[in-house]
Amino acid sequence: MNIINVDYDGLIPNNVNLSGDPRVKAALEKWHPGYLDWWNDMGPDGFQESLVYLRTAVSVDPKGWAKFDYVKMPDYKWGILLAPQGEDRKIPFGAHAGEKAWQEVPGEYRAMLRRLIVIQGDTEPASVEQQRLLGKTAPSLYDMRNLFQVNVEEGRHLWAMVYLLQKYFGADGREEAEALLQRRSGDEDTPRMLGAFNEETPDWLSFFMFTFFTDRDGKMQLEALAQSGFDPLSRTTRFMLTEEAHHMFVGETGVGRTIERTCQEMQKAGIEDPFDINAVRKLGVIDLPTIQKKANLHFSLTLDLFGNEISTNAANAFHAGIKGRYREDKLDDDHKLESSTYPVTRFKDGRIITEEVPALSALNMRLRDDYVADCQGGVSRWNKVIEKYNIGFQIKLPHVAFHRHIGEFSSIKADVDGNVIDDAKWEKSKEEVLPSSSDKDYIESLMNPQFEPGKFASWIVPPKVGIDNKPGDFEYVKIA
Ligand code: BYC
Repeated sequence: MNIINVDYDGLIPNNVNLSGDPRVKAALEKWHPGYLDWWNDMGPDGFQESLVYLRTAVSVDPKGWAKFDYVKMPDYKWGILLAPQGEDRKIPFGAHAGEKAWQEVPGEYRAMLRRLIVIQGDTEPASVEQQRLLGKTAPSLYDMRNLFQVNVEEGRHLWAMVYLLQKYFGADGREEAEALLQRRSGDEDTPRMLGAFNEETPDWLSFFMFTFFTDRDGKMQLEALAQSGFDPLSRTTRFMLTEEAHHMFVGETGVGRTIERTCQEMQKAGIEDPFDINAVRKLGVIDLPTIQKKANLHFSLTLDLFGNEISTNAANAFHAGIKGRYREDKLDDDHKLESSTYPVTRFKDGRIITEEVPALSALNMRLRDDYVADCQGGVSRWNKVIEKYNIGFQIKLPHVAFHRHIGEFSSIKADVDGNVIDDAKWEKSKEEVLPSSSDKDYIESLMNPQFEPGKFASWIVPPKVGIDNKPGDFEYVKIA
């Protein structure tokens, strides 16, 4: 079996020699129809028969793994793709650091591993559910294609987690795999597991913010799982990360293109004050303060996905060698963290302070810090666009205490600068820092579909280059 190239002969494309593993093959084949039912019910609404110019993985070689072609989404080659097994890989951190990486589930950590895999798996279909109506208001065929690419790959990421559950966790793994198809984003009775995945993605600016901020949590969490001493999890997540990069590209360039259109139109109309919202909105673009509010919302919702700043779960997972730090293999320390500390931002005695705590219990905070730094890079690139037009405005990440529902700051209200405020002040100022219903109505009024090849909605500029170097008027989706 060639691990680099994908075997497309059977029902389920894979590079894990599925045909030599009849038990798992049968379990996956049994799960497959339920998956397709879920996709047909909850995947992109109204475009299942359309031909979409999608990339499909044909190999797991980082150079040139993708092949582009027109595909109907239900016929997409969802499959099981693992990065190649490293020769003689060792567990990189925790109590077992330096021991041989596990090829089977270590019994004592079974429950912990299963929980992490289920949580990861749950987010993937959730995002498809959240985005299912967006195709109908796509600002261009280029953007529509990118949405569908993200969607099919999130579907594949669900396959990736389901493979691990079915191969390594027996009957309870199969039950969890079924349950992943039963929960629904935003459902009162059977919601998805993590908060942000039950929120709505009502418009395209939200979609771009989600792929910038929330997919980036995906990147950080997958990076941490890619360090795992459980080798199949490490290999699976490593390949997922190569797909994830495009999702964040869609988010960063989507917001960047929205900002650029706003700045262009302001310049053309001679509007210098970015806070003259009425004047800017008359131009049919999204004013910068509203873009800031959307960023505030999606950033704060995503910070909740890192869990509690101080977490025994995270400490246990690290100690066990199951979930590492961002780029653990590039860090220069003992990789055990038993005697070091880490600064954590906390709410104590009515104030926000920074306190050194044992590094093992601060791993969620540390990953979140790495995440915030990664976000800042993208935000700075957005600000370069605004600077180019000489407009006096900068997008800023709000303080980590702003609008939180999980962790140290979930019991307080803080403004975007991290000042603790009372409920009355919060209620009064909320609409200045988070999208109000009139902001939502305005954005919704702009969400007119643009389905003509090469044409773009009023509020967004075209991309600099096409997907797969296609020309500007390429028909990325042939709508059925
Ligand atoms: N909502 O000890 P704590 C992605 C629960 S995104 C609801 O702080 P821990 C993607 C927690 O479960 C990446 N509940 O938690 C992006 C625990 O409950 P139990 C997804 C929450 O474990 C875009 C309790 O609070 N992957 O891939 O240290 C599109 C105590 O919490 C939340 C992962 O997250 C919340 N936000 O950290 C598509 C990786 N936060 O079990 C895809 C796997 C915490 O005591 N997951 N709780 O009842 C993990 O590593 C961890 O579970 C978490 C939480 C980081 C999520």
